[in-house]
Amino acid sequence: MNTILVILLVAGASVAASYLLIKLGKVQDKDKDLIPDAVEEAVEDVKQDVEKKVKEVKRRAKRVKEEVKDVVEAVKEVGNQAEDVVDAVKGKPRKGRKPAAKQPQENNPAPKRRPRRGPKKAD
Ligand SMILES: [Ca+2]
Repeated sequence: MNTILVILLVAGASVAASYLLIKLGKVQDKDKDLIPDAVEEAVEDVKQDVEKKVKEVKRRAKRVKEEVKDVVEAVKEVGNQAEDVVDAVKGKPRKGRKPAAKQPQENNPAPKRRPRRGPKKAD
């Protein structure tokens, strides 16, 4: 009970002091809403900083989601390849891509590297 009373007294004294300073012309209040211009500017700066931070956090969350999706796809591929290893141990024939047919070396240059899967990330 006493704590609430003290808080109310401090808040009331702050409002009264602010009102007096504005009325005496010691603090500027161009729009006459009894909120000092310095306070309004500080609040506006904080709002802008918070908006920037929120935007950055959203951007990073989106990027993390993209990378997690890539990892999930890679883990699925590892699972598929591991099944192929088990099948090979059991003696089953190779399925999927077959090795390239043997050709003379001068007509069979080194195989081209496969392009990276997934959309190119612009970072
Ligand atoms: Ca004002």
